[in-house]
Amino acid sequence: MDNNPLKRPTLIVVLGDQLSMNSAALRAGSADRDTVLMAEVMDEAQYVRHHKKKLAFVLSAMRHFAIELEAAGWRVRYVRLDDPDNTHSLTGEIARAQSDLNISRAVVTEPGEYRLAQAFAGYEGLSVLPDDRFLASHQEFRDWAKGRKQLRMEYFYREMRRKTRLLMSGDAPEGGRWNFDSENRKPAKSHLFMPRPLDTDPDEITQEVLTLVEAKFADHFGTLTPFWFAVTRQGALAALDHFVDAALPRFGDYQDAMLSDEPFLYHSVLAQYLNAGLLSPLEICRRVERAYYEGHAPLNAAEGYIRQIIGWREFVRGIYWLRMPGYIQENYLEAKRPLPAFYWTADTDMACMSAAIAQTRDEAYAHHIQRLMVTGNFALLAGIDPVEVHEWYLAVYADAYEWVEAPNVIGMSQFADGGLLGSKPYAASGNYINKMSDHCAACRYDVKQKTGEGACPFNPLYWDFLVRNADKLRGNPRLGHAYRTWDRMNEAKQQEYLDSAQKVLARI
Ligand code: FAD
Ligand code: DLZ
Ligand code: SF4
Repeated sequence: MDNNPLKRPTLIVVLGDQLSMNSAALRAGSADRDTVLMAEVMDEAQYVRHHKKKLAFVLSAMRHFAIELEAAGWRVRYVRLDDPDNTHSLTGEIARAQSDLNISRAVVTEPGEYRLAQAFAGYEGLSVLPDDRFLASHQEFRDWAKGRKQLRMEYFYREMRRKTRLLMSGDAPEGGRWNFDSENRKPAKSHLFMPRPLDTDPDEITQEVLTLVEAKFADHFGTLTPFWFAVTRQGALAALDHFVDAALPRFGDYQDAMLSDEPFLYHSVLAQYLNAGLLSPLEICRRVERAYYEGHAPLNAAEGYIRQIIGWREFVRGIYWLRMPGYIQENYLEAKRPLPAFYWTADTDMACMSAAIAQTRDEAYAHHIQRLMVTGNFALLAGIDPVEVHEWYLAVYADAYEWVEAPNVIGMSQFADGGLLGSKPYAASGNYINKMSDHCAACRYDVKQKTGEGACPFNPLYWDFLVRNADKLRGNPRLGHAYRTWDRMNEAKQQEYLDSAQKVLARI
C-alpha cells in the first residue's frame, strides 16, 4: 500500500491567514482528488478579543478565498461560524471533516502561532508543511543566529538582500550603502499632500460578515464601520499599486512622522494583506524595487520600505520561533503595573496617546512610530506588565498575529527580552514626540515643562524609568549619555522628577 499521504484523498486545511493560492499545503494537493477545509471557529475569533474590523477582515477574506478556490476547481468544505455542528476549534473541525468525508489524512501549512503549532503537532495523521511564504526558513534563521553574541537586524537584512538580490548592483548594495535610514527622519508638515489608502466598498459577502460580527462580537473593542479594507487578492493588489503610485516616494522621508488627523501619512497599510497571505513579501518588494529603477521613487524610500519587509518582518519571525515558548513570559525589567483603562477608551488628556488610541479604535491601524514611540513608549516608561501590553497589541490591530506582534512588543517596545532584539530600550521623553509630531501644540500638558502638575507626563516618567531600572540599564553604552545627564542634576531636581513621576503613576 502507498503510504504517501498525498497520493490518497487528503484534507487540505487552510487557515484564515493562509489565503494564498500557492501555499505549501495547496501545492501539495490536487484539486481533482482532495478537499480543502476552511473553518470559522470561536477559538480563533476569541483567543484574544480581536478588534471588530480585524474579525470582519479575516472572516470576509476567508469567505472570498473559498469562492476563489472553488472557481479554481477545488472542492471546499467551508464551515461558518453559525453552523450548528461547528465544534469551534480547528482540530475539532479537522476531526469532524475527516469523519464526515471518510478521509484519514490531512495536511496543513504550518501555522504562524506557537499555540496552534502545538495543537497540530499533537494531532495524529496531520502533516504540517513549512510555510515557504517567508524568505528565511526556521533552520536558516537558526543557522544565522547560532554563535552570535547579539542578534542584530541589520546584519540579517544584508543576508536577505544578498539572497533576494533586491536593490543589488553586482555584489554591492545599490547606492553604495545598505541602509538609508539617516535620511528618513523628517517631521511631516500638515500642508503636504497626504494620500489615503485605497478604500474598498464592502460587497454583499462583506456586508453579511459585518452583520455577523456586530451580532456576535458586539462587546469587542473597535469601530466596525466604515469598513474599507480589501478582502481579496485582487483588492490587495490594487491597494499595493495605489501605495506605490501615491505614497511610496515620500515613505522614507516621513516614515517616523506623526500628524493629528493623518492616521496613515505615507505608510502602505498593507501589513494586514501581507500577513493574511493575500500578498507575498517578495512580490511587494519587487514592485517597490521596480518603482525605484523606473525613477518613480527615490532610493531612501525604496530601500527603507524593502528593509521593513525582508529585514524586520523576517527577523522578528525568526526571533519568535527561536525563543518560543518562553518568549511571551519574558519580563526583564520586572514591570508589573496593570494596563491603564484608557488604552481601551482613548480617554486621556495626553493628546498623542489619545490620538493613537482613538485611531486604533477606529481603524484597527496605527503606524510604526505611534505603536513604538507613543503607546509602546508610555507602557515602557510606566512599567506596565508586558503580558498585558502584548495582549492589547495582539487584539487591536488588523495585522496582528503573535509571530510578528510578540517580538515587536516584548522585544522591541518593552525591552522585556533584555536586549535580544534591540540594543537599547525605545524610551523617550516628550521631546521626541514633540519633534516628530504636531500633537503637543494641542495638548493639555506642556511638553517643555519638566515636572509639576502641567508637565508632559512623558518627561518625569522618562527619568523615573531610567532610575528605576538603573541596575539593568546603566551599563548599556547607548544609555551612557542619559545617565550622565541624570548624574549631573542636583539632588533637588532629581527628587522633583521622581515625585512628579509618582504623581503621574498614581493618576493612571
Ligand atoms: P509600513 O510602514 O508601510 O511598512 C511596510 C511593511 O513592513 C509593513 O506592512 C510590515 O509588513 C513590515 N514591517 C514594518 N515594520 C515591521 C516590524 N517592526 N516588524 C515586522 N514587520 C514590519 N506588524 C505587524 O504586521 N503585526 C503586528 O501585530 C505588529 N505589532 C507591532 C507592535 C509594536 C509595538 C510595534 C512597535 C510594531 C508592530 N508591528 C507589527 C510592526 C509595524 O508597526 C507594522 O508592521 C506596520 O505599522 C504596519 O503598517 P503598514 O503596513 O502601513 O507598514
Ligand atoms: C485571526 C483568525 C480569526 C479571527 N478567525 C479565524 C478562523 O475562524 N479560522 C481560521 O482558520 N483562522 C482564523 N484566524 C487566523 C488564525 O488565528 C491564524 O491562522 C493563527 O493565529 C495562526 O497564525
Ligand atoms: Fe504627548 Fe506630552 Fe506632547 Fe502631550 S505634551 S502630546 S503628552 S508628548
